[in-house]
Amino acid sequence: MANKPLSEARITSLIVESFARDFGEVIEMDVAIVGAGPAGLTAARLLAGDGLNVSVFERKLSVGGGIWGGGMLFPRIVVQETAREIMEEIGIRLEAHDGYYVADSVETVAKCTSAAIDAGVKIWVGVSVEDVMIRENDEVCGVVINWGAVEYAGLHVDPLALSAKCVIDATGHAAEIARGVLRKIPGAKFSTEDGGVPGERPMHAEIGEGALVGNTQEVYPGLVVAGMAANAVFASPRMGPIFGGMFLSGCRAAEVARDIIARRGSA
Ligand code: 48F
Repeated sequence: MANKPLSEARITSLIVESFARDFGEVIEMDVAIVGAGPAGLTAARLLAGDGLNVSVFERKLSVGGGIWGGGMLFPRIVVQETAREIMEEIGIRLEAHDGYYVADSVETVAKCTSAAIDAGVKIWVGVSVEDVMIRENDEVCGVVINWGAVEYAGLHVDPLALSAKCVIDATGHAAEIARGVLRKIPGAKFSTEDGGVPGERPMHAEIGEGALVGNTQEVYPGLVVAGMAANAVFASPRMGPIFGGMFLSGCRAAEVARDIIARRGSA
């Protein structure tokens, strides 16, 4: 069958209508995940697999966070035995070397993303989370979003707000969401004596990886920290291009989020 003559107006309306329909479904979510790195994408996939309404908000136009760059732009990451299953179950091929496993960083991003989408996750790229909402019982109950481009341009544009039963801060080294909550609510569980998120400590792969799953916690009612954000909040070391802990932290964040949803009820 021949193509119909193309109508630019029709193309525009298809894009706008499809976006509006899907975006309408995330105005009230179960779980809002900030950051599409390994921790955020893993938590998202597992939670959507439970049938929950899960969205990931990523400021950049590309998903994958720090995976792409591997180690110093060599496009490979390394994981350890404990993370093997979680990677192989989504088809990432691993090269085994005495308890270490090497993966291609591009393949890792592609398969983490594809598996999350297939599980039902909505991924919103170019969208930055600038704040959270906090209501009754002092619980985090949603995210405040704006276009990443608005943020990059420094424009004064009021944001929109979306409700969520649980928010996961998977923003990486900056721990942006936890930092924001602490700034506004002094005395939150993870605050240090001088009132700030302490940030990660110097590189120590063994200790940093060991601490990460334990640091993946609900740090404020309704707010979970995952991935490198968890180590930044609890002053644990950075680890460089060993990534197993990021995937395991995503799994742990999903467990913690399930408990929060059970406590608060699904959206
Ligand atoms: O940094 P990132 O990959 O976080 P992660 O899942 O993994 C850390 C590793 O990549 C690596 C490492 C391994 O040992 O240390 O660094 O903890 O992904 C975080 C994503 O969050 C986005 C950011 O662009 C990145 O893609 N992001 C950060 N702040 C915001 C955000 C925000 N406020 N709103 C939306 N996206």
